Amino acid sequence: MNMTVHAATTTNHFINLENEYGAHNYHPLPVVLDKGKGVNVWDVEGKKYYDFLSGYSAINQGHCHPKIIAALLEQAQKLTLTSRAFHSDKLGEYEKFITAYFGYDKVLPMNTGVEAVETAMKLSRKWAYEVKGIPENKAKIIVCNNNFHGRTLGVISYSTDPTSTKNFGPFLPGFENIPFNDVEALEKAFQDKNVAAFLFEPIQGEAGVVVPDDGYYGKVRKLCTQYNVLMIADEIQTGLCRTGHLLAICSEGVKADILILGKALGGGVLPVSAVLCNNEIMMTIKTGEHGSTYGGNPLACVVAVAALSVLKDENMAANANVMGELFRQGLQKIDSPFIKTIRGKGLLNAIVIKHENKDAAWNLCMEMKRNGLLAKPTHGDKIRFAPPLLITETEVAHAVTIIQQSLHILA
Ligand code: IF1
Repeated sequence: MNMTVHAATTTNHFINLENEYGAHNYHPLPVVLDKGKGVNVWDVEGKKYYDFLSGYSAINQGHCHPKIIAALLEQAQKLTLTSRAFHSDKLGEYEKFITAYFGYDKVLPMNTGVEAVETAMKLSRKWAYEVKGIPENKAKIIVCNNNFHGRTLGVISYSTDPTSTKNFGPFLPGFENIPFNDVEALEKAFQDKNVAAFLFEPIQGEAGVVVPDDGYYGKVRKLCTQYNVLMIADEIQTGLCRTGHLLAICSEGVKADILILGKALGGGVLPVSAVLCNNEIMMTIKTGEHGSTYGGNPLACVVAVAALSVLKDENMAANANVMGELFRQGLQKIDSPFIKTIRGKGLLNAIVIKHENKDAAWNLCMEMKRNGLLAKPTHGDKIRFAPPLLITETEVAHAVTIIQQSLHILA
């Protein structure tokens, strides 16, 4: 057997294992990875790629960042989990660190992104009944069409994507959908006195990196204050320097009442999520009313501190801003008839493919894979480009060249 055949057999072996024994809730590119470092990953055949997905923005700091891995290893040998039945020497330090970092009174630690979203929803309902004075069970949360906030039943209850909802009903009541980036619709929805909160993604990720008009965050902030409605920013994907700012809403100097973080908070190493807000909201949840076995575990705490420190120490917001600009300029210069749209902010970008073949975006991703760049199509015709934030100018230029050369496959 020659080397190429042997390698392909290895790849197929691992893909077959997943197909045979794993649920079929994903359709990955046929690449099997076994190593990552910085902006690169390697497959089991030894081929090197640029990772332009970054674990859906969980790998902002790059794969296996040495400072994050060092923090993980050191703590893993000492104490990993206490549950919240006992204190640890790491939780309070982490809580002090992250609240100062983002400027909130308190943090509630969770694990996955969707758990943090659920936590924010519960907090806003508590606040609605106990502070705002909304009658029991009447609280309403305003959300956007084409939102993506995760996969729990609570969260998919207000999804407008049939792929997320079909045959998973019945759903949770208490939500109202309005169009994204529509301030008038928001103000109209706020006429209902029972509105507790407005929950939104500053840039809609799953919808295909939909960036709202300049000024949207400021207007949302103003309306929320005016109508005494909580502004909940789901920055799970857009936060932590991804869009060229610490948080996407920081681009307009706006502060949310409830901030939701996840993904890169765990440095691509562990699921670490968090909900931040001030005492007026956070203190409505009392002892025993909410929690999580792993939430706030000491291992997660030190990883999160390292993950946040690396973002600041290595100026990742500024780099994402500059490299994102260069990347979009590079794409614009390609001038291909198959690129309908180029959009994004910082290093959260997407292109929309124009082609009569509905598999064109998939085929392009396969060709980019062949040429050494990994990205994944979404909703058929969109491809997200979101590399780790430590990418350099040379690497951006190289990636653009790969994309340009790969586009020939569509001709
Ligand atoms: C999947 C997309 C990204 C999120 C926002 C909460 C969560 C997510 C804004 C939940 C998660 C994911 C999850 C992953 C695919 C993915 C995704 F393609 F759906 F749009 F990132 F781009 N809020 N996003 O984007 O966080 O519970 O997963 O930790 O397949 O579900 P989680």
